[in-house]
Amino acid sequence: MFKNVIVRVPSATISEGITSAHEGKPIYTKALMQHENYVSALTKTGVNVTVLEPHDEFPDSCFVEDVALCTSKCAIITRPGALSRRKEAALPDMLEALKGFYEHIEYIKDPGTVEAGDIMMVGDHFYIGLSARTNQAGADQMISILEKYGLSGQVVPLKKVLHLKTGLAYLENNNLLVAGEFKDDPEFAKFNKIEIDEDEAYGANCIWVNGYVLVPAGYPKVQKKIEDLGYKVLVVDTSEFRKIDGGLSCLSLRF
Ligand code: CIR
Repeated sequence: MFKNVIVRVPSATISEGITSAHEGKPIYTKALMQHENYVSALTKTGVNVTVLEPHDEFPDSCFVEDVALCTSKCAIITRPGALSRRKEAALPDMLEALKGFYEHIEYIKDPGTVEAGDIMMVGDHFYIGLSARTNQAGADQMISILEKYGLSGQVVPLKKVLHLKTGLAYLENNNLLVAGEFKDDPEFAKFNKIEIDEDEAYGANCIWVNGYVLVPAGYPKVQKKIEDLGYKVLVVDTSEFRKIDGGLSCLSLRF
């Protein structure tokens, strides 16, 4: 179960966020509204939500998932591979918030790069995607830190997706949403795989929170599959975040 969630309000500069999508620029006021709805949905799951102030110098800073990995034993501040995002990981308000919850704070160091959107937690084990943002040195550091605390990790090379959790979502109880390049990956054969169709691939970025699953609006086949598994579904519109390659998981740290 998760007790706590940290989010950051989207910045007024969100339209300048990094993107590979060709869906236009996010509309700031709409992003703010969608973010408020996201926080309301999280609140329904029983977690305590810490809301950090926006940072206009970092257009992507609402995607807090990338700047820290929150485990049951420690928080690990990452070192984002995207240069425009690197200093997001050192923002004092985030560090202060994490220090309020964790006794142990660790750091990924140069030459390692990690964005924690590349890391999927399954119990005490962590799958770490090697991507354009997370390198081998970063993954090696991450695994050493995890092992120091009795946790474990392994790397998963990525082919196409931005982050590991762009195409995978662990819903607990061995249920794993899989899209695209992960459908036939032998690494995930032991899970009860719920395959997501190509035309709803973005919908694979769901999050499990305390028996609920937050599902992005506009992915009815994904929603149905998750409802059929017996989860309580909360639908949240993320259209403005999608325009800059972001989704439900990217918008929070859950621990
Ligand atoms: C980026 O390219 O870094 C942002 N525009 C999107 C980050 C999405 N984060 C995630 O998937 N964990």
